Amino acid sequence: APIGIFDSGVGGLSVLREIRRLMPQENLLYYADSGHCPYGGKSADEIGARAVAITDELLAAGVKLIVVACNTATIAAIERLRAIYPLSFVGIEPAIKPAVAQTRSGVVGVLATGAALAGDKFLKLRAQHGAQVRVITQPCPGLVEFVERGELEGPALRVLLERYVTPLLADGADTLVLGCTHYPFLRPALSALVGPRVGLLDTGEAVARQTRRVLEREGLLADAAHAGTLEWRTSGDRASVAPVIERLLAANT
Ligand code: DGN
Repeated sequence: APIGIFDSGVGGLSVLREIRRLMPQENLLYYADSGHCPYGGKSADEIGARAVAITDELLAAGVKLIVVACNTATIAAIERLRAIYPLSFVGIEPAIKPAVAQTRSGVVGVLATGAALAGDKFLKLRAQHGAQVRVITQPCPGLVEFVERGELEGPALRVLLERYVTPLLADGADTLVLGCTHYPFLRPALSALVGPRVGLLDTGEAVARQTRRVLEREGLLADAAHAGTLEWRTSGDRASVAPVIERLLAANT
């Protein structure tokens, strides 16, 4: 049975590639909710309804576990999913904890969607780990759309990144949390902007390790000799999503 992985769009592929690297034996079924992207401006109820509809579809396809490869959907909906369905869900959360451990300036900047930064789960995470340092949040409307188009560089992107990142650096942030699964694809553009001394952290690899732990615990890990497959579905226009998925899976970010 495959592992189901979903996101508001193609961003969750930054998590999928870590899962594939760690467990190449697993069959993966990715769902890009591109027809409803972005989630950033949606209410928790709307995001919850999408998460339920996608879970129903993935379950009908026979998945054994679901990875919610979207910070916004994890924050808004994972408790609800766990309450409704009998299978395990692995979520993702912004890398506040590692950022707090790593910062030297004592200032951490968090880039994420507005919905993720406003969620209770995020506020709790911040209260729990962010007490000793200053955590500044920056909603980044528009960034997800660049990744959805497969546009990972260029002057228009640079202008937007600069607008979001400059105030954080001016406030002394030396560590930036990429709190949306789309953003790891913007790493090259971001590091060109902030330079080598600013840390950029995401949690894709941690989610892959957590996924493996849960599969092991449940006795669901695929045989190591098996060559895993990758299939994907989208609520958007398949013909326009396909080249972006190809591009992102080939991206070396
Ligand atoms: N990729 C999603 C996340 O990690 O929060 C959300 C992107 C969006 O829809 N705005």
